[in-house]
Amino acid sequence: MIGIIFGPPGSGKGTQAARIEDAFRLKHLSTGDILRAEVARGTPVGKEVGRIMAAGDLVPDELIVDIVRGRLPEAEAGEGVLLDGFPRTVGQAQALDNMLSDEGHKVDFVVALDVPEAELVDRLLHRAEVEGREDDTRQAIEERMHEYHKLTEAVLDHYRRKGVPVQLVSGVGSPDQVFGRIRRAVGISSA
Ligand code: B4P
Repeated sequence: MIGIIFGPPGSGKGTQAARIEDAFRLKHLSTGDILRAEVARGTPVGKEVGRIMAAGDLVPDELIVDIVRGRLPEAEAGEGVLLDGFPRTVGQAQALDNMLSDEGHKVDFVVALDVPEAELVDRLLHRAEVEGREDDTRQAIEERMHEYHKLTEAVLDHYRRKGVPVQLVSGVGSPDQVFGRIRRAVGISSA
């Protein structure tokens, strides 16, 4: 089982991914978490992407595709994988499809969280106060929203065209309410 949790910055992807991982026994692969760990460890990749992320821009496709290619086989060894924050461009989606088809796999479902932009900005500014994440400044948030509309939204049409079920789920409400909607939309029984 290969699933994607999709949505604009602040829509609750990370929050819901943790719940989906537990309930459906999928291995959670978050490219944002992987990149932040590289930055924190000061690796060559971290040095390359730190400034890009802080500005709210997307890191280059080749770099992120190489990272996912390196991690996917281990993640796939279990019952399934939940991708969070990837793919974020149509180029990344095509690269993912090729990686999966080499293994005889495909994307089984996409859950797209839908939250009004004003609420997204409020959530991220609140997280800035609590966690102090470098890319949760007003300017970086604006850039992340811009990148989302310019490059990421089109990924949904890519999967619709391929016949992959894309479930649009409202991300407004408590995390438990949102998770209840995801559970119903995806329609897979918990492990
Ligand atoms: P991500 O880590 O993916 O950042 P994000 O889009 O903000 O998602 P995150 O998981 O943190 O937030 P969530 O929606 O859960 O990426 C960060 C950066 O890494 C990118 O900008 C880019 O530079 C780079 N990057 C990552 N992947 C890449 C790729 N594939 N290609 C290129 N570049 C890439 O929302 C979180 C906030 O909302 C939390 O504070 C949470 O508490 C709150 N929240 C969640 N659910 C809520 C609810 N129901 N009600 C109220 N608040 C809620």
